[in-house]
Amino acid sequence: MTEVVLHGFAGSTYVRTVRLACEEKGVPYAVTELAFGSDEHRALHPFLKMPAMVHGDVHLFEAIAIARYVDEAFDGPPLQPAEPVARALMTQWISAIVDYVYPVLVRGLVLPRLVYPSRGTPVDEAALKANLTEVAYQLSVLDGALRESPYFAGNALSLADLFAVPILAYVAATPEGSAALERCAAVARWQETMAARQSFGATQPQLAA
Ligand SMILES: N[C@@H](CCC(=O)N[C@@H](CS)C(=O)NCC(=O)O)C(=O)O
Repeated sequence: MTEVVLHGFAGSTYVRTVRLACEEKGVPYAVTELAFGSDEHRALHPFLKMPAMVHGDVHLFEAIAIARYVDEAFDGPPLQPAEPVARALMTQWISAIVDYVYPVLVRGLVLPRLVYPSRGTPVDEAALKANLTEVAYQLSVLDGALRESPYFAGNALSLADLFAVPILAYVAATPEGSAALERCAAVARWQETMAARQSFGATQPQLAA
């Protein structure tokens, strides 16, 4: 079988999402680091982000496109519900995670707390603190969803969980995120369930986002 090659850094939450999808499906894959900003990078991802994927003649960028391809092109347990409402819920949560949650939790908290110090990038503490109200609010929204059902799209694991779990694992590793998560019992229960999966252990990054 031609191997799926994922281009990006293992510490990226979106790279981890597509790795989780491969692990859950049992699809063999390799991760190749990008020379970020290079011509090679631009050829793989015209918007200079990660992940990108090459599988034989198939070239894709954007985590949702790659994750859906991995789910639909290979055998293995389905990662998208067939039932219309559950499928729409999955899409709703992925869209919310990409458009609203990632900027607040990752750009506003995880990167300044876990990544910038190791890069020598100055941290705007005032901006980080100002973002914490929205961090707490968004975590309460996610908690509300997970009080309704064990997974974001209902009773079964879906791609929505695979988008959320890398972000929330990093949030839990920050002091402010960990404190906010103490008020989110349903998220904590879901995180425990997700962390017990083989896919979570197999994709544990060595680096921060
Ligand atoms: N919409 C893109 C977002 C990809 C994205 O923002 N990836 C981050 C890493 S998690 C990245 O490339 N960051 C580097 C940068 O923004 O320069 C997707 O879903 O794949």
